[in-house]
Amino acid sequence: ILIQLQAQNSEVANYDEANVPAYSLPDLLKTTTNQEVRTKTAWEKIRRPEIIKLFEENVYGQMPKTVDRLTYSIKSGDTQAMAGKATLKEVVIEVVQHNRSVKINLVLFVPTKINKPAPVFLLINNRSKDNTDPTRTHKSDFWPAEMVIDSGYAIAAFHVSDLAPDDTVKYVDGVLQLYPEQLTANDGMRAIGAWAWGASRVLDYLEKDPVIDAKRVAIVGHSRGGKASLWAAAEDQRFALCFSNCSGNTGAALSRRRFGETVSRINTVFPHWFAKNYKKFNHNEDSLPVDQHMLLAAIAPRGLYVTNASKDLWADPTGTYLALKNAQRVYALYGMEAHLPDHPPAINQPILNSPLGYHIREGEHNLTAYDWSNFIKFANAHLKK
Ligand code: GTR
Repeated sequence: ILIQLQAQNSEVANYDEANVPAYSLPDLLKTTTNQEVRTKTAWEKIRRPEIIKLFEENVYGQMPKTVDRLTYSIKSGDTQAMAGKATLKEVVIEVVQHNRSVKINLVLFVPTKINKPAPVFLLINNRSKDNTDPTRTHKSDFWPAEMVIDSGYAIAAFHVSDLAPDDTVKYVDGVLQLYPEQLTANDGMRAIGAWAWGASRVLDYLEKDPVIDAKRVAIVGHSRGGKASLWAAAEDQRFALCFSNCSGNTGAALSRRRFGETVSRINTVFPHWFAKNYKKFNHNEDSLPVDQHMLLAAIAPRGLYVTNASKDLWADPTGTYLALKNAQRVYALYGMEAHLPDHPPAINQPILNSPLGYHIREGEHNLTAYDWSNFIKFANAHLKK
């Protein structure tokens, strides 16, 4: 009896493939009125907007549509950063709405050796601020700025806490103060929506900086930041490339598999991440009008690279690969055949020669130099053309 009670009260994560329930995914290429989507025009005009709307209403919440004023100021700079290999700019992006404002602090290194506008990797930093230390006293593989600069890319980052602190109570102390209507709406955005929205405000700035090629901005995120990088790229088609590292549940993994982290678990432990409406789907994944393959497909035809780590079953590597594989149909509408094999590749065998890239890295849940080295290769293939 005791064991039964415990099972009811605390959800036990499933890590057994045999216990993945039978499920059927919503059809990517059928509209809500049951029309077949056969062309990229029908996809772009009808189905893609429908899918974005479904994610806004049911999962991530609405994005604020207006900004009263955006200003950019350079807080500090160094033309001799990284022993002369890069120029550093620390930019403050101030967003003003309803006479309230938030400041997004951007750290940006641009390679000095290239004399045309540079493509850039923009990280949504959800970990320690030390990871993106502008002085380079502290260096981290989470944001290996020197390696990226040596590869001919600019590298930038902002911290999620500038938009919405990652805390069940304090998340309101940021951009949600500017858009209080989001807090009362059942489909209002919460922290993950705020981080994705912030990425777009950074892109607004990058479009104004002449040393950056704003048509070649890659958005990068790890785990909860990787959920936000997907949502940012789906919402904002100006992002040229998307990297989502170990993003798991409500990131790149299929929710219906209920393998590792589940919708009810994520909504319970992180009630400040998604719209209120998303809680309706706790223990009720089959009634979601979307699954995560649809989010990935919304990034088409832009390059998308998704990863897992071999010891990170919580993020459901198989369910992640299946979501990616299911998204191929939309790339095919653009004449882009992804040719993903039926089964995930072996550990440390990246798929780079496809618009839908993937690897499963040996090791733990983290963002590492190995992950970044593949991001650079994928970007070389997709952005340097
Ligand atoms: C976990 C959470 C995951 C993932 C991860 C992270 O606790 O369950 O969804 O976001 O944190 O961000 O590292």
